Amino acid sequence: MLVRRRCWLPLLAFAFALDVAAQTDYRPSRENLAARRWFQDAKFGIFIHWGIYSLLGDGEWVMNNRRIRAQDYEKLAQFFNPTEFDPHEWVALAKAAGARYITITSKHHDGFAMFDSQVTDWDIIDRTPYKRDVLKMLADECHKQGIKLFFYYSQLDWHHPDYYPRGATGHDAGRPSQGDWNRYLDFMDAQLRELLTNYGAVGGIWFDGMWDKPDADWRLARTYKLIHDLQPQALIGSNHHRPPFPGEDFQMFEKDLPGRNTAGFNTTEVSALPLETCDTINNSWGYNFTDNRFKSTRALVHYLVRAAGSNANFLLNVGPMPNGKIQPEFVVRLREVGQWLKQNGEAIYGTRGGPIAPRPWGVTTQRGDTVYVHVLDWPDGSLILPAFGRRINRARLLRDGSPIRYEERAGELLLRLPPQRAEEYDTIIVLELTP
Ligand code: FHN
Repeated sequence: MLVRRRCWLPLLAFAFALDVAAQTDYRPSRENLAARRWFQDAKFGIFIHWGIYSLLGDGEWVMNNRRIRAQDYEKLAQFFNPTEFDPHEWVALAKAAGARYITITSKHHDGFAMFDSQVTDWDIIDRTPYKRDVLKMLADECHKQGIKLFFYYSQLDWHHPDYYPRGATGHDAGRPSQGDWNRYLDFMDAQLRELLTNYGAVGGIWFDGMWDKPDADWRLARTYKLIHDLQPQALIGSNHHRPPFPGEDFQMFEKDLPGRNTAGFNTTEVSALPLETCDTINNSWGYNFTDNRFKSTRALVHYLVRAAGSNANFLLNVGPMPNGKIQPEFVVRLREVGQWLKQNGEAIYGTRGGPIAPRPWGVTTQRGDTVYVHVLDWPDGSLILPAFGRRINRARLLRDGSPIRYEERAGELLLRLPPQRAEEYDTIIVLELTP
């Protein structure tokens, strides 16, 4: 008992401190609520981890993992010259994949700004031979092609001297053992102001890194207010691995469906906010040239479907190469997911998690009086679902409209599945409910 109490007290104090620090009086604006609905309808986004770390082909944590000092890491910037970067191609690929939004790293843990920042020279304009603002190029293209752009922003910073006291990571960067935490937060707010001022309408800010210093005062109230004041519709989410704090507009999970924690750091508490889960195509976020453990298109479609059945969006990551191209293994899979969505998107876009909780065989999604039963693992002969309190008017296969025989029995619904009709990824049965 004593041990338990000793563990919980600081945690409670921490939760209280953060709660107080967050935007407690936040009332989302009309635009923000509309943006949340749009987000929930969108269902699928492309995550992009791109920075000067891509040059080393060893993921975005390479600076920390190889214990590279900041002064050495800085040398990398002079080689970053992504002459083959074509924003039109990236946005067209995201659209071909069926994605409705893109979330790109504006600054990752190495602190390097992939945009033109006036509050530091540790950015793509001042330090690289490329000298072009890739976020501006991408933002313009997104606006042109009608896809929303979100900015990932790492609150954790392995390069900035004022990120002090240090957190759990970034100890080998060779920075002086002093710094002004509030000055760092001012710097962060100034960069966020730039991102929300110079790039047109922004879908939202995707924070990451608070977990590095869980007991610090992150001045969330001030930062969240700044964002909502500048762009009320911009959605704030934070990958702090905890239930959402006041001022946040969506809840995110990393490599786990909502409510699960196979990754080891996700909270299992699922809030009423819009939900999103992100994952990689291989096992790396930033470009990793030896990581060939690519997930199959079937696995990616299944994750998208399971996310939708859990009422969540899927944010699928690519880590572009240092020349600005997206590697072919990713392109192929994204196009295949897009093909699938083209035929089956009706059962994904604009839906919410269905009336039956996710099951090992599959999930349900719903829009109005239509329920989509996604059978991911085809059973033999019939599928028994728990009754969900609505009468069924008609049941048919989404693919060709052919009727599905069913029986409504006390407490259950039995679907008779025609043999040999299982589809490669997901067999979708449409249940039209009696209004
Ligand atoms: O440390 C980061 C990691 O590099 C990557 O950005 C992922 C994406 O969700 N988030 C962090 C770990 O939680």
